[in-house]
Amino acid sequence: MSDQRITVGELVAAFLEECGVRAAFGVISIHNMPILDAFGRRAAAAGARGKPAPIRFVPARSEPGAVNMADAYARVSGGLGVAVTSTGTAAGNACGAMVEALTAGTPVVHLTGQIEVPYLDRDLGYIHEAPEQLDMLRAVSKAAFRVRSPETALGTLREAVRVALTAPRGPVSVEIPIDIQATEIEIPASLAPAVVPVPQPVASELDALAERLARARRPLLWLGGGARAAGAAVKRLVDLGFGVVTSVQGRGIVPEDHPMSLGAFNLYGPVEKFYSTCDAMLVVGSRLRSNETLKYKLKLPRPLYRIDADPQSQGRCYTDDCFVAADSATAVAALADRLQGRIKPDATFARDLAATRAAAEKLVRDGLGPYERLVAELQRAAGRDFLWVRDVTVSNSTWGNRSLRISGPRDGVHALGGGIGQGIQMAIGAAIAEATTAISRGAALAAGGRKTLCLVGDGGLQVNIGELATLVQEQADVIVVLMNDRGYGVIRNIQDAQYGGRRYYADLHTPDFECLAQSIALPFQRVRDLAAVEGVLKDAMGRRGPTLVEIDMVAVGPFASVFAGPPVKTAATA
Ligand SMILES: Cc1ncc(C[n+]2csc(CCOP(=O)(O)OP(=O)(O)O)c2C)c(N)n1
Repeated sequence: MSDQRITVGELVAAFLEECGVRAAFGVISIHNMPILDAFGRRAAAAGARGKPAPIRFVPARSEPGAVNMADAYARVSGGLGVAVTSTGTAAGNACGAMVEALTAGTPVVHLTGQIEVPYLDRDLGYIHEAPEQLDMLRAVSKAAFRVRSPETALGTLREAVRVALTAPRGPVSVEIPIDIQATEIEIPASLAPAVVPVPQPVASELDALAERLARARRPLLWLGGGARAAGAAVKRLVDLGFGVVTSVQGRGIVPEDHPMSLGAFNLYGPVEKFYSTCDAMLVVGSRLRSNETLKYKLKLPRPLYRIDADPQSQGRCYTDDCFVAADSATAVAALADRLQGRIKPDATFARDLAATRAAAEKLVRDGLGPYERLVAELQRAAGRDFLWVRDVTVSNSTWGNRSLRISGPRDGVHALGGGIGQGIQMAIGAAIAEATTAISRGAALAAGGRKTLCLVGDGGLQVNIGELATLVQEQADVIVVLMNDRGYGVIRNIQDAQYGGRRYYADLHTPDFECLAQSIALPFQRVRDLAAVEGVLKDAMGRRGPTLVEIDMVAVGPFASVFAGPPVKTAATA
């Protein structure tokens, strides 16, 4: 390679650095080696100057693992996630995790190789080719592109990043044939990323919305993940007297210990009753998903107003009385300007909201039985400032999604699309984001960043169990809390409730996690009696790097209430 020319692989690395990417995740292969070789060389060159790698590359054990890591990295850092896979089977492997990123609206760029251009799309039985790979990727992403020549590589990459970061955000795949990756090109004059457009509100629509909201005396905000960047503007509305409830994806936009927040306790009986006393709801950046609205039957306050960057959200899931299509931070700030000094909250609103929150929290707590102690000890050990990553397990559906309070909009990561087996990878991505970007606040950063707590079940953990080795390899600062009931607990509960107690296929042969942990040098603690959990957590919190804490649920005993799938509206509550 001459000084004036670089390979397309090197261009990819240099461009991603310009995009602010500080970590990428993937599995190396013949079909992506020019890219990963460039990451490695640039890291080595920085290391020789005593500098950290411009991009820390994390070798994952599987492609879904890599995409889940990139997804969580993006959610926690607020920037772009990058995953690199091979072509064919490897790109196919990535698809489940792409569905999660699509569901969550995470800006991830998935770079995949492709076979050499002369053989491509010719049905020659060429190794590693998947017919219609681009269509496959298109089906699980916001968009999928192919780099068709070395000269167009930068333009295609720029557009892919722009699309991923444009609201509503989402994952984008880019195929780069291996011969193109290895081709040398002139160094481009500029590697700057494209400008990401911010959808602006129509002023007259905001005026109309403000007129309506100014009349409300018990106004409630429902915040979703699309409002994550709107925290400062939301705070102004809360200071004016708005109450807040969030979706699980919107957690922490207002710190969950704020007196005007219902947290993510959004669908419980006392909360629905409270909704009926509110005289306006403004939904910002939320899909109002089935599992958070009792399949759209949860009675939300009326009138119902909505702000969303996606114009197609208008009237979706719930009819609305007024809709503004715009970036949430811009629109909420403009709304706060218009409402300044005009909201006169009802004298009992704050008190009623606090009582509602307490009643909903008690409902969940009462269902926990012995695990109430675990929740309390986790919160005590973690304090306010930690990352909270969860897989799909009964403990998350019941308490993990809401009871443990978080305080920042990017502090919570969960598998939004309901797919098990993504928790460990997401925890690695979250911890790497914490370690590689300056997202932490002051003192916490100086101390090496915040701890990541990760909640998984034994069934979910086994889906991508190889990523435990990645956890250790990267020394990710994660405490994994493994809720081990030796099988698919929620499936058993559903079988008991709906299939006459016929527990087919839900009992699993489960590893001895202590032996497993030992074999990969992963510090391990087993808890059989929750009286011991305080000491175990204190010890794990005091150490940097990963720890696996297994809660032996067979020894500890059952929950007080049985969870058998997402709640739906019953005849009693309809
Ligand atoms: C990718 C994927 N496969 C299958 C399922 C169906 N499923 C939902 S929960 C569950 C069991 C999870 O078991 P575990 O992680 O041990 O948690 P528990 O239910 O025991 O709390 C299964 C198989 C799913 N949601 N996602």
